[in-house]
Amino acid sequence: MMKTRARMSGVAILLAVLTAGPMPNILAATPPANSSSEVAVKIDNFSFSPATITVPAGTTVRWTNRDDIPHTVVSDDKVFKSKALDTDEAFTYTFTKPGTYGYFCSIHPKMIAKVVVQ
Ligand SMILES: [Cu+2]
Repeated sequence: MMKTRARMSGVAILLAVLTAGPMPNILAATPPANSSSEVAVKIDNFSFSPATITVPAGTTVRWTNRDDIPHTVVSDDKVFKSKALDTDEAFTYTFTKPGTYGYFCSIHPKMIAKVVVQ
């Protein structure tokens, strides 16, 4: 009787240790796997960074202007078009259809980048 109890509690402790370990990793990995996740693109020093991102359909991209001058985010095919973004202002667009979406800054047309939606 005593022996069985001791073995049972030993298993319970082992299970507790095993489940406690991987849990935070599973929680941390959940947001990127979510289809409605958000991806950040930084506008800094007259460039979009990263210049190319590949995302699953349903992803929202958030562009944030980290420059001290205004920039815009305008797609080549006018699928999306931001207003002039001042410092620390952001623009978001949710990509629902797969494809390649080139975009640029209408104030500085040499600033080009793209979003590849899968
Ligand atoms: Cu610009």
